Amino acid sequence: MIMENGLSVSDLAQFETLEQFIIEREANFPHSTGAFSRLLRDLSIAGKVVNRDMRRAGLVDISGTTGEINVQGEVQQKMDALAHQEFVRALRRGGECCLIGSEEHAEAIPLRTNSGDSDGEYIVLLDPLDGSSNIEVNVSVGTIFSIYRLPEEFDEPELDAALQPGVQQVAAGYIVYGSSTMLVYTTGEGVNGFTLDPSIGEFLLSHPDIKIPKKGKQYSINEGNYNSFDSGLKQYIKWMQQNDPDTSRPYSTRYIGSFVADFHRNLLKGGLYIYPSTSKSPDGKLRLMYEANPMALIVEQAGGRASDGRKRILDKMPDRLHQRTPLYIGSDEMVKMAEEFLSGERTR
Ligand code: P6P
Repeated sequence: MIMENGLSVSDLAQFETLEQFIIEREANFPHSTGAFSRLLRDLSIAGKVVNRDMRRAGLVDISGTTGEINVQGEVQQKMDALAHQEFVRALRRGGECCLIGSEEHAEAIPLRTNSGDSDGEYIVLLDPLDGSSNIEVNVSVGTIFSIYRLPEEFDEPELDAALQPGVQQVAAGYIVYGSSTMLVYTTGEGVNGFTLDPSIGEFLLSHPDIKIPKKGKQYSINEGNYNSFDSGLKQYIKWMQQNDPDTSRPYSTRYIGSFVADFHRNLLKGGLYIYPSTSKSPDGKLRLMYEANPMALIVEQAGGRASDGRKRILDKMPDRLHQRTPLYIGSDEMVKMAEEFLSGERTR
């Protein structure tokens, strides 16, 4: 039987499922208890449920807003709330997570019961649905997650236990709900991408060992904020727009308004995503703990680079769950050049 995309049933059998991949990798960690594998399973299950709800957004009353303002001061989309609830439910039911930090909830959410029994040892920070205002216009959106261990000095999970620099992450990943639904993650051993086959409800390994090109020909930024950009950034943008066929310039602008979608394209094709300090968002718009850090771990594992324009994202010491940061992330040479323009080391 030939499937609609030309894959035969036997072809599908050649693909490794996410579960098989996780179990195989678990064998590489002699002391692994399987808890981390079960945590990733819980996240993937929530992603499948959100994907199902997302695909019906035009048909059932889950588009639009809840009428609430979330902790970010942004109008909360109905799907934001549903996605948040789904991930909390899956993590609570799975029992491997002791604390959740979510864009949709002001405070960290402890999951460990009072009995102090050996509940989960992992902390999950997540943006349940980034770019959700795009859902009602059918543009790709995504979930971003970051995983830490509960530090030994904490008997009970609390916010301070989550405020670790990104370099301490044990894993990071995202799910992009686009023309297909993909889960991409790293545990520090490279980056792998899995495409959901809805006909069997499994994420299948479709993009093994992803590496981002050292440079690309596209950049993602909201140029509507140009007037408030740092002068060095303005010079870099003008450099990218100059006509020089030898260096493939002018580059193209590709800005979807959905970080996960822009990041995913740049990861596969090469490119640079920038959300700098602006007059409206002096500290940048993207959040350090559950947007910049997880994507920075992924991009570095894929051979790319992520900074706030001056400092490596993964080295930034957090002091608040929802703190924001300027973000330059993508191909190594493109981020480095942005840093050179911003420092004044380069002017053209
Ligand atoms: P602006 C979505 O709200 C988001 O956090 C990112 O997904 C996206 O890249 C950015 O904000 C868009 O922000 O200010 O350009 O509309």
